[in-house]
Amino acid sequence: HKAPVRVAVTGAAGNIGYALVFRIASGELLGKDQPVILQLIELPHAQNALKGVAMELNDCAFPLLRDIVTTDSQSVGFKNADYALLVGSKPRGKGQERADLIKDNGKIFVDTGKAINDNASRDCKVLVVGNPANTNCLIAAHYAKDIPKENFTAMTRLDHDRALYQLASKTGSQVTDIKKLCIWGNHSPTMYPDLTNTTVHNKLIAPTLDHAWIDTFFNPKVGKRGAEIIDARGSSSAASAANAAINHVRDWALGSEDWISMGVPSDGSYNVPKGLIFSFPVTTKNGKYSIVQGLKISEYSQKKIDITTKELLEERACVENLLK
Ligand code: NAX
Repeated sequence: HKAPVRVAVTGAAGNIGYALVFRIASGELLGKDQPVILQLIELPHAQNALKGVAMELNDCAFPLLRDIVTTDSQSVGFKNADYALLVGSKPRGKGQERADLIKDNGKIFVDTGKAINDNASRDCKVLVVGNPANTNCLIAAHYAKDIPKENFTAMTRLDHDRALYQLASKTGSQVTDIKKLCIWGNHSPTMYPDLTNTTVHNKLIAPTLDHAWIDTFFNPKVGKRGAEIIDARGSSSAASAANAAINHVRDWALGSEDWISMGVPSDGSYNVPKGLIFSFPVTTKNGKYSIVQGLKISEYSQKKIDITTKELLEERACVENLLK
């Protein structure tokens, strides 16, 4: 019998939270033999809604769910957490500039980083979903001085999975036939879904695709899919985002055979400035990820990587005063 693992989730009563916590409790995150304790964190005004979520969790009678903590206190919520899924953040206000959103949300992640540092398990694995995910992650990692930087990651898995579907649909294949696809850079429309090394049925696919389709259809389709979902649903991706969060943490914890995409602190690979939280192709094993090395980067890919790098450097400059 395994000891229960503590999973903290912020923004747990929000849209993504509601699509996420039931799947964690059912064993989809860490395996069907791994008991879990959910530690759900919400703002004070959302405590009632959060209690409702906890009641529904109890009503599912999940065999693996050992306990539920609901709180508006980060120190209570992150206590001994083995995993922290940071979903809560402020949505962009009407007419608000992106730079102001970055600064507003940045402040949330200062306190979150400190609270994780002071309360969570020393090898707590952290996933930032709340936008701007990469830069929020940079801030949280900065304030969690005693926890290894590589434990801080940002979610680009939704972009990765969106790209898988688009390519499967184009080539008439199944997503499981596709290997070695990856997302580079920021979780924003500048990220680069790279098909250079991608195989379908073990054959390189890029040479059979029209470059114009990649450049003018595929890239913007993946990059702007979030906006397309908002147009159609009237609210932003929730179930698919929750699913991507599950995929990200599950593959990190339990390993994955194929390449996946994760926003991780750059170690300088591919000349990406060290420390920037950047999505790379990674493989995972025994609870660790490693950036895929030695890839040839074409001139086209380099241009795309440069654009998203520049945006991340600008975001970092916006919150420079928080990173001292
Ligand atoms: P909602 O507004 O439905 O839920 C967010 C919840 O977080 C709210 O219930 C709010 O009370 C709570 N919250 C805000 N600040 C908090 C804090 N300091 N501590 C604890 N809780 C806090 O948004 P939802 O649709 O769930 O989206 C959540 C975040 O995910 C947004 O920032 C969104 O932009 C981001 N996304 C990121 C994606 C990614 O791929 N990285 C894709 C989906 C999504 O857009």
